[in-house]
Amino acid sequence: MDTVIRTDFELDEGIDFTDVEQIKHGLVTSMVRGVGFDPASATEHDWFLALASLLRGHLSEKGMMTSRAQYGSDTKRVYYLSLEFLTGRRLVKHLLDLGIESAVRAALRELGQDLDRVAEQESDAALGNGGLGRLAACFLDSMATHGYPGYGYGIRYEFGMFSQTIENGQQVEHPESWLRNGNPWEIVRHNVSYPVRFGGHIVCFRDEGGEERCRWVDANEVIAEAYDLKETGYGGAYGCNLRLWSARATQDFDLSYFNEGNYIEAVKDKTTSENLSKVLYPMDTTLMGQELRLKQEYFFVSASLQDILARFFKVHKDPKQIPAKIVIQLNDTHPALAVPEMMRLLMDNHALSWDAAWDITRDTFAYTNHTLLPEALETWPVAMLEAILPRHLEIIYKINYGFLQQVRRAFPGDVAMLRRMSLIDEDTHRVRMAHLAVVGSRRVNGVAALHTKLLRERVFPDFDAFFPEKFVNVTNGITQRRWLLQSNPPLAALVSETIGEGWLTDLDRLRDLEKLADDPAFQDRFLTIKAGAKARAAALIAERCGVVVSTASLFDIQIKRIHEYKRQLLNIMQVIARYNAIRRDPKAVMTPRTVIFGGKAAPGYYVAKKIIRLINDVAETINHDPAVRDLLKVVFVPNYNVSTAEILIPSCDLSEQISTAGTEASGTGNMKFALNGALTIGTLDGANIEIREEVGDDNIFIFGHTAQEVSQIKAQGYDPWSWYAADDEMRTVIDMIRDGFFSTEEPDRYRPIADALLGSDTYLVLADFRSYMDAQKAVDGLYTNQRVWARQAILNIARVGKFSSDRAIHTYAKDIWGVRPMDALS
Ligand code: 26V
Repeated sequence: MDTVIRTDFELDEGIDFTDVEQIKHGLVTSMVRGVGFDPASATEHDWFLALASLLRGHLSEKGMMTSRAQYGSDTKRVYYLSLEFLTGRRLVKHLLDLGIESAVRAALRELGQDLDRVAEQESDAALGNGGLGRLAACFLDSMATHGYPGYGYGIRYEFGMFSQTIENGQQVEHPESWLRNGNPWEIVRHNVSYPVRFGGHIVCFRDEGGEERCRWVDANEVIAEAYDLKETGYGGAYGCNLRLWSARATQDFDLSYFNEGNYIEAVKDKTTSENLSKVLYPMDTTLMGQELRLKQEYFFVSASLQDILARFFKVHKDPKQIPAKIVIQLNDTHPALAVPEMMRLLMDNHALSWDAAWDITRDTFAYTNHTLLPEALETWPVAMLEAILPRHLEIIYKINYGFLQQVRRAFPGDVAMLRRMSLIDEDTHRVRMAHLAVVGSRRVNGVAALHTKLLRERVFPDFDAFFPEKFVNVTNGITQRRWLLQSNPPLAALVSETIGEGWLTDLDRLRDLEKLADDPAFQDRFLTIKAGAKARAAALIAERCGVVVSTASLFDIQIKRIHEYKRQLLNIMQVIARYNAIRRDPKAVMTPRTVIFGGKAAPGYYVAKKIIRLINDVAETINHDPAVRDLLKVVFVPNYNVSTAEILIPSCDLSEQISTAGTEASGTGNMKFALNGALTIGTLDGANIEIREEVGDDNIFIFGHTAQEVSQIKAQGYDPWSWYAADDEMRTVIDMIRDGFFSTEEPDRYRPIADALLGSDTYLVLADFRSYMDAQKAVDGLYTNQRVWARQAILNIARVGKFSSDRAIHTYAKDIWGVRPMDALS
């Protein structure tokens, strides 16, 4: 260490956040001096801004303490590179982490404001598509809570995930300009900026030592500018930083054009450069091949690595120390260009030899895979890389050459294997980013036991044989602070009152609830809390969908991205079958249900959008049919996002996790629901398998073919028609969809869906239908006995401790990162 970090600057005492008077005073001061409004006429949004800017200063101070401790102890840091961070709103999270929620609530009340309404003024930071982005947010929370020296890097998209409305039953997308009213949490660091280059060409020569050296010349440059968000951890002792990059042009305008009076041309380059951080790509079948997306990936990777190395070299001289001080986790392959970028920086900027740079690089990275779907594995056209990142393509070729030589030595004569393992797909002329990430990382992990097993067997069998130690499992998790403490305060309070607060940082403590599962008084309290949550969700549904639902009915919820593999279609078919049963026997005694859907379809994903429309058409028919009475309601809640999840999840009785076995990497919604006392109806897919292991076979409704059976059926030649022919109830349902029962004004509207089911039925909807119906029947039966239901729901809560992101982070820290928590800060 050659830099001494002074830590002897003392700060003023600041506001005592346990003192309501001081908070009030702070709020009023912040309103007048920071927001610039008269408290007498301030709106709820102004109060949000005043509170947020007051807290921001406090968080900044906390963050400084953490980073002083990290510098002081020269600890190894974890850098989490992710193109998505789906953090949602931050206000209440910060208040809970700091333990000042009730004091702030009281202060606001005395100022005539309600904290909940003020909190609702904040727009969701929707910088992610779904599970992958939310996982990154949960992981930051766990790292911050347990004092791991973590640091997140991503993009500060100006437009996050689009917002969704439903018009005539169809999804309509709107830009999500979450920064419209400013972002009071972020701190812009104009002085932390790095150039990022694109295009140009490379010039290579041999240095004195005979080592090949290359320079990248004539490239275009964009500036990456840092925006920091402080992530608090529970208890407030530690925090971690989330650094998001925003693109800025190197020049505001091209003077040669400007002088000719051509203003548009003069600012065109600026606009093009700044488009880089403009919008989050919705995952989509058309994602691949989009040049702007590739540029985004490189933009954030390059800025992050430059920043990481700058921090390292501030304190260290010897680059060989990098793997001892830095670990970089790649959240999927989106940041996989970090591998050649690290090589480039070490060789071209720090004059390391190829071999030295490669040893360091391989020891520094780890890669998490999040999907088994072949169409979701990223590849980039060689020609595109050549045009945009010529130096990186060169490096990738060289990595590939060295790697394939090793493979050749290990498996002489196996040309087919070389072709399969190559980083370049020679048939399509594309770079396989997953192969690059595997070769460039010390560890590769899947996100649930089944997923890791299938990754090793199906996606990377050759790599698994070649690198037997590389593949490991870390089952996903969720933070109980967000998904119980914050989203379900009454249930959190009941848990704390019963077993103490230890569960907040050690979720396995929930086991202490097991003994109360049979206690009628405890069951009653659980049921009362569930009823309250249902009332809240019902209010949201009434407001957004204009449908009144009964809180006495079973709330059956499927909220997640709309995708064929997640099988919302299977669910809506079950709903139609239920509707038919009611129509057949209008006097039938039946368990009343409210079936709730929510989720976004990628704008270019035609089938997914059709599925949304079908759900809405079915809802329209059922909700308006008087014969249905109160037995069945169907709703599609528009604009599903983190904040909507926080309201719907606590209200759930039945959690739908019904993907075709072998398709969902893990799922994390499944965990959130179980933690909130919902029972799961699900397939043996992703983390459902582990949830069953934990909660016990009797406390979960499992149905459908296993992953192995699915692949057997497919290998034998799956014939959906035979399943259709064999099941009258299913046949009626499909015929109704096909023949326009729910779309009388356009009878062919859903013919393509029915045709696809009877044609290939890629996701085996028909093969699992009967077993799903049987499982649903069992659900109806159990729900009639509220005591038994409550008992099983409580057992679910008591037994899902494993699915905390704290456990996941401890596992990463020990098995992959080799980092330990920092000592407690004084
Ligand atoms: C990507 C794409 C891209 C193009 C075609 C359609 C498609 C479908 C899926 C994906 C997956 C993107 C990666 C992702 O979000 N994976 C999710 O990661 C979660 C956290 O590990 C995990 O719980 C989910 O099961 C997994 O789908």
